[in-house]
This record gives sequence, C-alpha cells and structure tokens, in this order.
Amino acid sequence: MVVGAGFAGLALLRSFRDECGLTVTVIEAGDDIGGVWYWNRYPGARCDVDSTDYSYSFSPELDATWDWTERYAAQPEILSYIHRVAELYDLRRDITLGVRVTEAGYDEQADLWVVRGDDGSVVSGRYLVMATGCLSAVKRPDIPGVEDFTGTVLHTADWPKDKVDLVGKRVGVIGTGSSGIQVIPEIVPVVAELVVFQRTPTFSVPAHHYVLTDADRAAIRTELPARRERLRRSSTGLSVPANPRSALEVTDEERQAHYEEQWNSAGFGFLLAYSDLLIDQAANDTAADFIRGKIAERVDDPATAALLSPRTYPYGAKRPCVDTGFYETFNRPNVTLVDISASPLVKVTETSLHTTTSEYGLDVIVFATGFDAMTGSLLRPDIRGRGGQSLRQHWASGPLTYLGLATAGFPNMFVVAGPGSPSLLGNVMVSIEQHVEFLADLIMSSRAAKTPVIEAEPEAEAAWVAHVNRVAQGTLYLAAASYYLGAEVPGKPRVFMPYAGGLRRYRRECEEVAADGYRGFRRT
Ligand code: N01
Repeated sequence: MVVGAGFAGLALLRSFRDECGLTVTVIEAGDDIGGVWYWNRYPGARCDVDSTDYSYSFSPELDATWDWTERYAAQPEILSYIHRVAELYDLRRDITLGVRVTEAGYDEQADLWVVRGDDGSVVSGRYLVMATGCLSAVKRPDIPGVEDFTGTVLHTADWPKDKVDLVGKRVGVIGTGSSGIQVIPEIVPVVAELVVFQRTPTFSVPAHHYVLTDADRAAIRTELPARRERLRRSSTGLSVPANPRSALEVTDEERQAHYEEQWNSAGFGFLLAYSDLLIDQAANDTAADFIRGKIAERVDDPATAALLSPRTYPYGAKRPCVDTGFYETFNRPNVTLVDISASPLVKVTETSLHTTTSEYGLDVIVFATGFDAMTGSLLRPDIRGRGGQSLRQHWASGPLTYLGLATAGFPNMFVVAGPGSPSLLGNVMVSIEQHVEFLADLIMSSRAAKTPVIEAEPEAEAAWVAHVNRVAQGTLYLAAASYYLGAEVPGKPRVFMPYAGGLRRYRRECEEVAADGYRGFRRT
C-alpha cells in the first residue's frame, strides 16, 4: 500500500507494479492525483527548478512525448504532466481517491499493515509506503476570530478549484516564504489594495523565468540523457553547476562579478555560487550582503527595503526563494508591508485583521503560512508498529530513521523523501527516484531471499540519526529558525531533519548499504 498519489506515490506505483510485479493500492486524500501540485493552485504557483529537471527520468518514452512550455512550469502544466504519466502507465486503476488515511497498524501475527481511511474503509497489505510529501500538512495559524471574518479566507496550499475573484479587493497576505513570494506579485495587478504581513524577511533571487522556444526544446532534447545522468550524480539534483571555489579565496572584484553573473542567470542555483556559502559564516556574509544590496536597488523606499532584508540568519539556512518581481511589488502605491515581528497579529474581526498596533480592513485574507513540514504528514495519521507502539511516541523527540527510509519497530513501513533523507535540500524529484529504486531493490531482494519482513535495526537507526546531526553541525543550517529544524510549529522538537550531506553522498551511502547485504536492515 502506498499513501499519497503525488510524484512519489505514482513513481512507486509504476515501479512496484510494473517492474516488480507487486499488487499495489495507492490511497490518496485528494479527489484527484497530483499531491502538492493538486492542492497548491494559487495564482503564480510554479516550480522553481527547471521543468526539465523537475520531471521523471525513468522513461525515454515519456520524455519523447512531453515538451515543457516554460523554464519553470506553472502548476496547471505540472498537473497535466502528472495526468499524462498516469494515463501512459494506466496508473489510475490502482488509485483510490478521496480517502484520507487516519490509522495504520502493523499486525504482527499476519505480518500485514492494516490501514483505515476516513470513509471507514480498511485495507491491508504487506508493505506500507508513506509517500505523503514533506510539505502537505497545511499549517493554519491560530489567530483568534478567524471564524468571524465575513470576507474570504484562503490558504495557498488549499486554494479553491473555482477561480477566486480578487479584482478590486482589499487583500491581506500573511507569509513571505516561497508561496507568498509567488502569489504576491501575481495578484497585485488586479487587487485594489494589498497588505503583506511579514514575520521574517526572505532571501530571494530572480527566477529568470522565460517561455521556452522550439530551439530551447530541441537543445534540451539533445542533451537530455547526459543532463539526467549529471543530475543523478550531482549533490543537489540541479543542473546549475556547483562552483568548487571558496567565496573567500577570490578578490572582492572577482566575487562581485561572479555574483552578478549568477544573479543574472542562476535562479535557485545562486546558492551554488561558491562551495562554502552554507558552511562558513564569512563566506555566507558576502552572498547575503550582495542580495541585500540588490533588494535596496529593487525597492524604492529605503525603510521598506530594510524591512525586506533578512539580517537574522544566514542566506540559504532557511529555504531560499526565487521570484519574478516580488521586491518591485512594494514600489506600488497600493501595497503596504507590515512587520508582524514588531507588531504581531492578534485577532481577526468581521472585517479586519488586527496587529498589536493597527487594524487593516480587508475583503480577503490569504494564508501563505506553509506547512507542518517533513513530519506533519507522517504524524497526523495514527501509525502503530510492533507492540502497538505509535510513531508519534517513537518520534516524540524528533524523527528517527535509518537512511530516512525506515524506522525501527515499524517493519515493512517505508518513507519516501522523508526526514533523514536529502529530501528538501535538493531537487526532490531526484531524491524520489533514488528512493523508489532503492526500495524496489530492497523489497525484491528480500522476497527472493524468502525474508520478506524488513526492519531497520535500532543501532543502525541511532547511528544514522547521529550522522545526520553531525553533518548538519558542520553547516550554517542550524543558525536559522527554519522548518528544516522544526521551528515552524510551536512545540515541535528542534531537530535538524533533512540530510545535509548532499544527494551524491547519500546515494553512495545507500549503494554501500545495499552492497553490504542491506546492512542495518533486519530481514526475516
Ligand atoms: O511556506 P514557508 P511556503 N504568523 O514555511 C510565515 C515549497 N514551495 O508555503 O519565516 C505569521 O516557507 C512564515 O514566517 P516565518 C518550498 O520548499 C516551493 O511559502 O516562520 N507568519 C513564512 O514567511 C518552500 O520552502 C515552491 O517567520 C507566519 C511563511 O509564513 C515550501 O514549499 C512554491 C506564521 C511560510 O513560509 C514552503 O513554502 C511554494 C504565523 N503564525 C512552495 N506561520 C516552488 O517550487 C508562518 N508564517 C516555487
């Protein structure tokens, strides 16, 4: 059984069913497939990794029949791609839609997982793979009075399917992460007034988005096999090359020129401008200063530019953004930036959003407040392993995994792109495909050896968690209150969750584990 019919769930279904010959049932909460690309329908939603790299690599047949129209595909196009994949591989026949998994328990007598849905359905199977995504448990801040608001309340990650009319409306957007940064410039041309409520400013660099020409597509096609292989072997899963040099070993002029060049083309890859931006504070300061300088150039009012300039954490330690016209939005006369770190939101009334110092009359409130990241989707259902132990208990002090894929005491349960794997720190598509391949090989070799019950050994799990922590300690990631660290939800354990060693190193670890007879997995 696979939970979730997003990119990960569909890749699992195709691989496990069509390549491994297993019987697979996918259970999906949405009333259609697509995962995050089904739910996040807000205006401006698009990926910030090149579409070519944000697509499956398993099938030359699929590649041959699909052309992206834009450098970064918009949500509707990504969803169409997902639909095409489902059609091409006849995936829908094994997907149950509109059922949210509420419980999953391991039956030790039968060695089966029993899964219950919110419609009362019960299904069982030998393996349970959680493909529920790192960014799918929607977070709605608890601001008193929201239910009294007579206008419209929206969340970027749960945007209505029907068109939302924002023309001439007074709109408040709460949050300036990747979603806020995309939705804000997209809606500003039509709204009467836009009030942006910012708690923490974000580092954003230009996306350099463009429509692909036929010539671009022909070039992509020619280089695709080599490009895919490069991505597979890279540390980030991105096609922007990583500069091996330190930001501190070049002259100020050289560095400035290089940043300028990256600024004008790299998009998300700006983070790869130098090798030590995420490990050396002085190196990071050079990039952060450069970006702050650009914000000051892009925003007319110096006080607003200062408010939009991050100063409390290193560049890249929170997930950096790419944008198209985000900062310029604040040069418009109908846009107001409100610093809610200085004057927090306190309540909503029938017509307004209130901070400690002011009241803002609004017709629409948009929450762009993100997710209970990485563990939210895994802990919302009640998952119980051996002896009825709950995953919530096992992970009470933070997620414990072996390779990010399995957790001790939960036999035959696996996670794709979960905590302990590189997941969100690189191109997640590359991680997903690596996980699916690894799990397919692990399961099939265990079945062939007549040891179909696979369980992470507690010692292997402890060693992996220690390794993940050790690697993170060598980085600047720990210097930001980010969702990588569980800081996005009050009371969540502060543990650095993704694996910061990079995709290449992670892949090598997995290959070594497999070559060593799947060391660390007990198979019975
Ligand atoms: O969520 P976020 P997101 N009161 O958590 C603020 C991916 N993604 O949906 O930083 C007031 O990043 C919060 O403030 P702070 C991508 O991986 C990709 O934007 O916590 N404000 C922050 O400003 C991304 O990283 C794409 O102080 C509150 C914002 O809301 C991830 O999804 C597009 C608050 C949340 O930012 C999540 O992005 C979109 C509160 N109680 C998303 N709680 C692309 O591929 C939160 N905030 C382009």
